[in-house]
Amino acid sequence: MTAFQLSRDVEAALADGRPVVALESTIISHGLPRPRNLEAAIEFEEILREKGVTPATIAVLDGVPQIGLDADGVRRIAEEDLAKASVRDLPILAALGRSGATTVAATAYLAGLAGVRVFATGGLGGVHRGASETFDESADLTTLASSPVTVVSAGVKSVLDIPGTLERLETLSVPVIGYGTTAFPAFWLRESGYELDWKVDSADEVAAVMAARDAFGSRSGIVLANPIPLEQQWDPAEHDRVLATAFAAAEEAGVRGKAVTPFLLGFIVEESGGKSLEVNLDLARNNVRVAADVATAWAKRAPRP
Ligand code: PSU
Ligand code: MN
Repeated sequence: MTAFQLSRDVEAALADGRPVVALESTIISHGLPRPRNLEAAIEFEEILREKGVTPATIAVLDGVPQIGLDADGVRRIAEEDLAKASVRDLPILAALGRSGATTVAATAYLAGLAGVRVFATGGLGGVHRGASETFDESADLTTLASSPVTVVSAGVKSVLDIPGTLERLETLSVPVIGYGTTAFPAFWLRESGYELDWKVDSADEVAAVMAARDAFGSRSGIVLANPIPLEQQWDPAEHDRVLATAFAAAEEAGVRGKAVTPFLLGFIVEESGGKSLEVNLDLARNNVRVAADVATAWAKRAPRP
């Protein structure tokens, strides 16, 4: 049994030392509504190819973790009802021959195994509000402590505990760097109100940090926090209004545990008249573009395998 399968494109790109960017499948299967999710999955890959970067969309299909999907694989993650797969689910899916859409955690883990060093997503998972009671913290955080992958993300969604998430990333020794700013973004908004210690101003600087991290023998990931451009962000007042309504609705409906986030996100898309979805797509495209630049800078300086 092989642990994972590289697509032919990804295998050739890695062998030649050409840039590759990993993309997650949970955002497609569970994070975006159909049929926009299939369009988005195809578009993210196209953005990369236009920039000369090989896309490696990652998912588990029929028990085999795939690093790079063909057109039918992309269709399957968008149209089938796949399990949401984190790292702990991978051996179960593999042994039972089942399929799953990989979260940031599982995607970063598999990308790290396969030697894909740059990964674009929308927002990272994090510490949930009330986590001191529920212990609900995404495995995205702990997995990044030991997966050597640079994740380009628009911060974390403001439905999470943002300062708690930043504290945990500090404890886990995961570097968090702002791209062109020290203001940590809040997904739909350019600024969360929380400041980072460090920023970089170019993809070359990110690649230099990656090389230095390797030189220190560190196996941690890096979070590159890439805020949405100001003109594309959600109106902050409307954001605050919709979120307050969403939290009140979740409370009233008595939603608990892992059902909370899907409930809130679905409610927010509805209540915003689809605006939050457009912003979500814009920030994800923006992250894919930056990840392409970082992977290109990395390929230029990394020694040929
Ligand atoms: N954040 C988003 N959209 C998403 C997710 C996070 O803005 O779709 C997904 C990612 O796949 C992330 C996962 O890894 O949710 C985190 O889920 P959990 O909190 O259950 O670990
Ligand atoms: Mn959770």
